[in-house]
Amino acid sequence: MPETTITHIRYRTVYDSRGVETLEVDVITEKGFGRVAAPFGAPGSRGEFEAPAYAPGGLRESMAILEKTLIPSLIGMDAAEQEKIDDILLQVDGTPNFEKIGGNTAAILSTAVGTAAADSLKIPMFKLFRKDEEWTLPYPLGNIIGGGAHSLGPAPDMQEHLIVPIGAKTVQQAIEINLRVHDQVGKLLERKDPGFAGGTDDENAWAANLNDVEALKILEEAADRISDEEGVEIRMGLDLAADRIWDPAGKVYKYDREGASRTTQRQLDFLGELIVRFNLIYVEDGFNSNDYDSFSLLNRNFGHRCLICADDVYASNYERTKTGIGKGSAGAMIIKPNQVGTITGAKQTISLAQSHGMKIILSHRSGETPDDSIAHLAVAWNALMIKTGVKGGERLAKLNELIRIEQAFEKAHLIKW
Ligand code: 2PG
Ligand code: MG
Repeated sequence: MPETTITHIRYRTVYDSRGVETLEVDVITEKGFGRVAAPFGAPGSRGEFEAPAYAPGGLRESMAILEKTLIPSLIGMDAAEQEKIDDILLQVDGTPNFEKIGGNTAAILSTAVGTAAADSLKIPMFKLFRKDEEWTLPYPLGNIIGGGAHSLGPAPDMQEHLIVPIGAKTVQQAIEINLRVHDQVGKLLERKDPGFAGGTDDENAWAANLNDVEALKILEEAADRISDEEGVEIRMGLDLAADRIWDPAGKVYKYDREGASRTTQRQLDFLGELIVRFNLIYVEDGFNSNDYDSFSLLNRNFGHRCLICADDVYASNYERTKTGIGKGSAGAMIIKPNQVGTITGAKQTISLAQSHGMKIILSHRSGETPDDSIAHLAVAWNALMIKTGVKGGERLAKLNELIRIEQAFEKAHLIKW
């Protein structure tokens, strides 16, 4: 029997970084082991078009399907044959978007199989999916000031105020710079806001009582200082997660903290102003996920200087990505394995996007686990960036793994920006 033959699969519930119950699986092969627990998007931030997390009856129903159908179908299979495994997951489910077993159930099985195959063959997981001799490491896209569905109380309306140190020479230096900017923003908030008590959001970004422009100003001040000290260019970005602020009845984007409402046209103008004023390099989900056309307008006007990124609008989904490509809606897209359900499905979407010149950003979820597989997938799939948050064990698990890859493989280097 090959060393990669699956002999057992165990499962249980554990708790994610938000303390929410989540599903974990162990895949055991003749010679290896893979364990993955599911991350989870925040209610109000999970995309309308992503695979549902679990079976219609919830986590317990997914566990029953695991026991009755999924595990018996996978035992005896070869973990190194990822496409075959993922095909079985799709067949057992019977729907294109994992509506019966759930995207989380599928994604942890798919990923744990890959992890177990790599362990059995005694190679790092990224090598399983990329046979090259040279590998590229992604830039860490760091969430520094949070808001939206990821925080409580008065906070910016946009979900994430981000930085990326595009001038960094190594992944370790880039990670270190993000940490320094995070610290520096904390110091500035302490000085500027007497009510600031050091609170953070789900992804350990600062939860500050600011509107979005104020947040960007503080972020700019901190980034400029660290950029001068390190001699490295640092650029800023945003994830608006705009579905949460979109009011479909009134047809406006509602900025409660700011006390403003913006029509789609004003939203387009506002984002353009922010891109120019703060020299933004990245804007994710600037419009609600049904509005491909506004994405296209923003991309047409600013795509030459700023990555217009699709997260909830494409939802890592092949068909939605194809539609978006046809309309020129984005220059970059977020890939979250549990939005699509399998490694193979994620790879198909990525190949389509990359063949049209789009950049890929592998992403964590706001509710996370210490699993580091997205670091390996980002290397395997030539991702430009990895979005993981800056602090917290569950975020650093992924970043630290990139440092290990950088150190262990002489031919692994930061991707060309
Ligand atoms: C996002 C993600 C991760 P969530 O919108 O990009 O930051 O949030 O996991 O809550 O959907
Ligand atoms: Mg997003």
